[in-house]
Amino acid sequence: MHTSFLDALKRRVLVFDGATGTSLQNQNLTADDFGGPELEGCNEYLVISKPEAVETVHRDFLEAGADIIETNTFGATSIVLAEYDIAHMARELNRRAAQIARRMADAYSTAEQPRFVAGSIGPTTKLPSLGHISFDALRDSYIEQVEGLIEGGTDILCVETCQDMLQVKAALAAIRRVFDESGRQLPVIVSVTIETMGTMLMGTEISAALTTIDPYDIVTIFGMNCATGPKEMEENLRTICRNSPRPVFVMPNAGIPENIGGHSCYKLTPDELESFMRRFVGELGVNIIGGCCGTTAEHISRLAALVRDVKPAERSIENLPSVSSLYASVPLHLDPPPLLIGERCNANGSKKFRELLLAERYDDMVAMAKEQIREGAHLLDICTAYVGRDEIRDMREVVTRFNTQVSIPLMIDSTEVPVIEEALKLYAGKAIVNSINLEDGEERMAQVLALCKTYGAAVVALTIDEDGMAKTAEQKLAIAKRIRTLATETYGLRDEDLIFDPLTFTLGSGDEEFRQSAIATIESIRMIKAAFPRCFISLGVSNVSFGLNPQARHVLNSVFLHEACEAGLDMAIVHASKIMPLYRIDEKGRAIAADLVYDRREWAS
Ligand code: THG
Repeated sequence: MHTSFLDALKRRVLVFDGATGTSLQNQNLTADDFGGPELEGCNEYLVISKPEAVETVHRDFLEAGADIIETNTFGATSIVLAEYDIAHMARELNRRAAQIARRMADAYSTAEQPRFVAGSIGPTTKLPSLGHISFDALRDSYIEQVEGLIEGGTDILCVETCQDMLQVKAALAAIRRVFDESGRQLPVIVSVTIETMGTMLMGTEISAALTTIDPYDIVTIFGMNCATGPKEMEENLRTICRNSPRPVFVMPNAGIPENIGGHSCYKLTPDELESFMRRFVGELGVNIIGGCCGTTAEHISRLAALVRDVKPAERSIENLPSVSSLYASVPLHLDPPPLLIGERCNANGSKKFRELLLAERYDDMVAMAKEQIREGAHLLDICTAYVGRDEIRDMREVVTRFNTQVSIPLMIDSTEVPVIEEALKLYAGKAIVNSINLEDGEERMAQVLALCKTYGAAVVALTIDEDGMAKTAEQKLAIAKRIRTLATETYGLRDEDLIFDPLTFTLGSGDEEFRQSAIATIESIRMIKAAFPRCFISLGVSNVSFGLNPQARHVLNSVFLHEACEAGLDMAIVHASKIMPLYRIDEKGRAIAADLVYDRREWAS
């Protein structure tokens, strides 16, 4: 990890440079400067065809007092460069751009003011959530860019102007891979773009972006840039400052561009930018400021002067453990609990869903998902396992659609590692993987936990080990302990991304062996909660009533869920519309159900 940048960041507010694109445009470059008519407009190629133009931009911002300059590599991925038939030059362009910026930054560095180089990693021209490009292709393209940037000597990686959180996840997967392979790490900035309508281009709210990024420990700094001026950014920036545990970054445009004679004109003055930034730092606690489109050296010199006398406000941060869809964030702790996880998009658990899957009626499956939202589900469990069918393909078809068409977060319910990975590669939000256990030992669990790390997911852990499903509360706790140690100490997961499921057997069989099983489950919830207060606890509640008639099931499920919540249950997989508040169940039904749960009397089997 590059300490001197992070040291500088601890000492004071740092200043990024201003607009690269508009500063290049202002030089009135000719087709020749770009290396010929075929390459005209390809800013990234200037590091070969006219490096002086790029140096001029860097010099102007360094003279203005910027602490950090960004490489001229916004579009230097093979994906974007392919539009100019120079995809094969991606690595070289990144390396050269980084070398140019490095040389310029070094020339201006002093002991009092070291200058840093941030490698610019843009959004490309494709949106993976809309199927324009696969996760793997996007990640591989980013790997090449990141390798080039690091070879050229960047201090920081800046994943900026993000439009689609799935694109961000691909960039982070690329960066992680390069870090892992080289054994070296650099600070990483993720900066999202909030459009004038108040969300990212794909519709993502700022809280969802924060939740999706949260599990990635390689992300050092989070913030926003581009699309609007500082005024429009203020509300979202406040949300970031309240909720993000990371230093905050902001690079507004010089206002919303106005179209004047076919040209974008940016009108925010250096004065205006300075007064917004003074408040963003002094009142909200922003740590890195700079300018995006339309900001000039004059804007940046005002920011450099500003940070000499303004200290960032202390922030009090509330970062609630949450999961997210492409659109929205959902906290895992509800007051009162439980968080409801819709159980019906499950090929094994719903006849209707199974029939739709077999008929490949995907739109109707989306409709079922939406119906569960109307019924009160906060999350959706998704299972496409069905004998004789290709589970990966079915999961792909479902998650591709649910990613953009379902507003609540998904729980990926599969026992197959490749199915889980396929789902995580298609999902833009922070998902929950359902589930891991120790039935086949630690190997399979290790694989799934590695996926959770790579794709930023939470995970459900069942209390099952090599001897099968735990039956007593003590056994359930012992397995939970073993899984928690492995997950956190060996695989680097955080407590808040671990959800224990102590499992429940049916009380509907009358089987002597299981008469005490609900008591054990409820008791284990208390024990696991006490042992690991920052982990979560979930149950597949409907399992408790298999074998009973539908009416009795709804009553027993509701009563059991109530008791489990009293013991500390946070969430439950349920048929949301069939869960009744206790006052809606007649006294007799309630008493019979409670007697069943607590095994309090003899009853006919
Ligand atoms: N823990 C975890 N995941 C789980 C479970 C669990 N996933 C699967 C299951 N258990 C939870 N999901 C369901 C879904 C449906 C039913 C029960 C549990 C169910 N379905 C009706 C039946 O089979 O009788 C059918 C309804 C229909 O066809 O419409 O009861 O415990 N982590």
